[in-house]
Order: sequence, then structure tokens, then C-alpha cells
Amino acid sequence: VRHFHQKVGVIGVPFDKGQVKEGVGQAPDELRRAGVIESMRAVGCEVTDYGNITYEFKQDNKKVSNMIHLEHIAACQEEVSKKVQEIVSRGELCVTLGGDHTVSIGTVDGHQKAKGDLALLWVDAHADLNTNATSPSGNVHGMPVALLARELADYWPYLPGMDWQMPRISIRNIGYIGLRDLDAYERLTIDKWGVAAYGMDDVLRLGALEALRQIRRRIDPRQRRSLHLSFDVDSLDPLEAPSTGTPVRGGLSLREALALVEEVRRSGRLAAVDLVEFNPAVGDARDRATTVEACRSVLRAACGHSRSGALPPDEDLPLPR
Ligand code: 5AB
Ligand code: MN
Ligand code: MN
Ligand code: MN
Repeated sequence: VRHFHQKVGVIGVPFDKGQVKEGVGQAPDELRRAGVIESMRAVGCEVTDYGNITYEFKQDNKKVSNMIHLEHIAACQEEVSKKVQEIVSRGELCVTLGGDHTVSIGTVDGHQKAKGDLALLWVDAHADLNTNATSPSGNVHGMPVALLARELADYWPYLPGMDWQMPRISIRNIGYIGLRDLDAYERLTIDKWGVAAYGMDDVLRLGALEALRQIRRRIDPRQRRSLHLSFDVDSLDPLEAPSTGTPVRGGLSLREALALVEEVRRSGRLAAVDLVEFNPAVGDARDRATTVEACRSVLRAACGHSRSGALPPDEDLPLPR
């Protein structure tokens, strides 16, 4: 790719009610303060920042057992979905700065409504495949994939406030990389449906890029689907991204993660990226800075930055004197 003007639309979702730790809601503004928008522009993208998503909380819904703050999640993610649908429909690469991983309920729904057939790549230490019946925590950030997958619809009770969200994505079009902390029923679900789920052991055995190649062949065999990258920063090793609420040791190096994101980007079909679960309140200032830098480089890679160097623009670069 030579000179390109990829249009990028950024939203922030300062949402933290899918889990119990304070701070993850401050991530979008913390990332903006650290200049990630400018970093994406420096790659050559035309970036519009649409600001943060707000929502009106409606108290009237009935509670669902073992699903903490469902009312908030339903209300917020409905707004996220609308905005993502709008941005993707405009042909912009939609970059969502979370927030906890429940924001992907909204982003994937909005992307799906805009584009139809999706392939979803979930980069995470966790599978986020629990239902309210299997979750050990009741935290909904461990449930988004189970809400999105069509094959799992029957495992849910009626969810008040979630009528806008239809599980339209087949679990066959969802792939994982980076897994290393699964709950028993998540393992069962993956085995039952033959999900393209690649753990850190697979990354070691195959290498990150070969694992990705296999995943893409399985979740999008005809290479025609719109690609959604949902990047949980806890996929990274805590040495690379310590400021996150549910760290698990033995994760992806930044080197592996960047190679993955660059390769996804090169497919030419990437339409939406979520960067979630960065929690600036976890750890000290140095942890926060390390994590911000990891986020920045992941976002630049998603925007087309190449570590092997880009060719200069066609016309407008004066020769060095
Ligand atoms: B994350 C756990 N599986 O359901 C659960 O960070 C952790 O979005 C979920 O991947 C982690 O509570 C959710 C134990
Ligand atoms: Mn997650
Ligand atoms: Mn995770
Ligand atoms: Mn987490």
C-alpha cells in the first residue's frame, strides 16, 4: 500500500459496569490524553473522533439472575451499536476505545447491522463465552461472545432491554487467539461447536501468524466477510500490558500481537476494531504508561502502520537535500 487515506471513525465508551473494578471507564480519555488519535493520524489516516457514547439509564427493567448491571449494559450498548452501524456504513474503519469488554456486544451488533456477514476475531486471554447460568462471577464482560453467537441463543433467558440485539453471528465465524484462562462450560461450548479457538499453547506450537492463518481459513473460508477485531488488552502478557482488570500471565508478546494485527489489517477487509479492558487505575504510573504504549502500537497497526516502513507518498514528499 502506498499513499492511502483510510478514513477512521473513533468512539470512546467509558463503560465499566460489565465488571467490578473502577477505572476501566477512564480508558478512552486517558488514551486520548496520551495522543493515540494523533498517532493514528501520523500513520496517514483521516481520523474523526466522535467523542464518548452516553446513554440514558432506564431503571424499570426486571433483574436477571447472575448478570450484574444488565440494565446499564443494555442501555449503553444499544447506543454503541447505533453509532458503530453509522460509522461502518459510512465506510470508515470504526475504532472503539473501551471500556470493559461488554462494549463489544454493541460494536459487533452495529457492525453486523451495517455489513451483514462478519468474521469475528476475538483476541483475549479469556473466551468470554459464559451465560448467566455458567458464569462464576456474574460479570457480563465474561459473556459477550455467548450473547453474540446465534447457536447459543437458546441457552439464555429473556433479557429485558436487549430486544435491539439479535444473536446473528454464527459461532463458526468466530475465532479466538491468545486463550489461557477458560471456565469449564466455556471449554465445553468450544468443544461442542468446534470453535476455532487457539490458545497460547497453539501460538507456541504454530507461531502466531500460522495460528491466525488457520483461524481465518476456518472462520472465513471464502475470504469475503467483513472483519471485526475485538482486542482485549489482557491477551497481552501482563509484562506488556499490566494495567488491566483480569491479567493472566503467559500471554502474547507485543511482537506477536502487532504481527497479528498487521496481518489482519493487510487482509483489506478490517472494518471495526475494539480496544478494551485497559484500566488506568490498575498498577502505578509506569504500568499505565507501558499499557498505553502497547495500546497505541496496536491501534497504529490496525490503521495500517507497518514496522517495516511505509513507502513515501507519491507526489508530495520533497527529496532529502
Ligand atoms: B474479559 C471469567 N471467565 O466469566 C468470568 O476480561 C473472567 O473481558 C472473564 O475477557 C474475563 O468472570 C472477561 C472468570
Ligand atoms: Mn475479554
Ligand atoms: Mn480477557
Ligand atoms: Mn479483563
